[in-house]
Amino acid sequence: MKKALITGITGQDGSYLAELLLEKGYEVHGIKRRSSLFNTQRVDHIYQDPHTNNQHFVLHYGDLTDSTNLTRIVQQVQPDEIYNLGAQSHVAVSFESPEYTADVDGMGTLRLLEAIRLLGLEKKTRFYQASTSELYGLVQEIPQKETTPFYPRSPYAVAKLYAYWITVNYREAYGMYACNGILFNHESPRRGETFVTRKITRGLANIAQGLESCLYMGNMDSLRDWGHAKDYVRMQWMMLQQDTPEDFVIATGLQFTVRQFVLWAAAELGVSLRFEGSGVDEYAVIEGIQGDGAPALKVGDVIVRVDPRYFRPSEVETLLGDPSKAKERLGWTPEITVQEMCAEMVAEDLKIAQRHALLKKHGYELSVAVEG
Ligand code: NDP
Ligand code: GDR
Repeated sequence: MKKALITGITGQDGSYLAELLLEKGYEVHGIKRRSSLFNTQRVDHIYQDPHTNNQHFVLHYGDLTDSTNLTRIVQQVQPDEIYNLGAQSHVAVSFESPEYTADVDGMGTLRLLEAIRLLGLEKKTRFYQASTSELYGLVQEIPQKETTPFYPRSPYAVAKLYAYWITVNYREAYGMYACNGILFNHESPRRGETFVTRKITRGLANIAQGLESCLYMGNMDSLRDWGHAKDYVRMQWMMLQQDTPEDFVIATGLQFTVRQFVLWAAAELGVSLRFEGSGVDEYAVIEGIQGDGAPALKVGDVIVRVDPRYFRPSEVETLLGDPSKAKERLGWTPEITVQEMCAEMVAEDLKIAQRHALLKKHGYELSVAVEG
């Protein structure tokens, strides 16, 4: 039975990847951070009681800032594959906490690679690094592919640039099977609430149920190539099953604005919106309502406004990936379209909002606030 170790197992990708590897018969180990509240909601459904025999899913306390801890876990698990998905992954937050982001996202990657090397596991343990389209940053070429030059535009992207190159370097220097997946944005109902797609689907569902009145957004012109996390974790696994380690771009090859995503999400709730104004004065007003997905709304309501607090000090305006290498070499293509994904996210967030609305009706007030 193969053993995998996943950092960031409690995150969006970690949870989908753990499910996939368990289905494939792996023994899955994951690193979770100590937290004052439970932080395992995304993997609770696959949790296995450590008191039972034959456990295939094991969580270890740890942190990418702690090399002693990482080395001990790698030594204990002796993994065939390590997926380094753990990160301070929010671009806007990286401007607030640049040093921490560099430590976790950059140095954390080095710490894991060194653990493999120091333990003499270079020939046994394969290593996947969660690299990102944010490396391309300021546009040098469209669409972006494996050979496109990098120009990072945030402390997050700069930290990930270090992680990218240290992964390449350990492959070249020590002959390790180590590779980078350069993944473009991928989302799902498990996406963190402060990333733009989830902020939109959750915010609009809450507004439709009368739990909030307006969604405040940043740059509506930003263009992203959005895929579904389920499709993307499949590719993470495929990348570690090849004869030789290589880096791959994972994307859909289509891009849309943030504004377009708002329109799709609203349409899923039966609401048609009209955008007015531009820049910081942009807002969206309801033109029409069909169906019963938005009982708290009426035509003429303004439910989206721009707030410059969500602008970034330096923005990545446009990302569009060229996934041809992944298609040709690995036969990978995404199966879920961005519109299907948006519909799934709205449906899930609407269920949550409906539950909260019901609780509120019976006197239980739940916090719905999200900054990000
Ligand atoms: P999430 O933010 O959902 O998950 C990040 C995970 O990392 C969480 O499990 C988090 O723990 C953990 N983590 C954070 N800090 C530390 C730390 N100091 N030590 C150990 N673990 C830590 O990210 P995604 O699942 O969306 O992304 C997975 C990876 O892929 C990340 O590295 C991200 O940068 C990268 N990436 C993501 C893309 C996307 O569009 N989703 C695109 C390209 C790359 P906790 O749950 O406790 O917060
Ligand atoms: P990104 O994702 O920065 O691309 O990083 P995010 O969803 O945060 O932003 C995408 C674009 O939307 C614009 N935007 C807003 N973003 C947020 N979060 N909140 C808003 O209110 C808002 N309004 C507009 C942003 O400015 C940006 O242009 C994600 C993360 O998962 C990274 O870890 C990963 O590496 C990259 O995707 C690929």
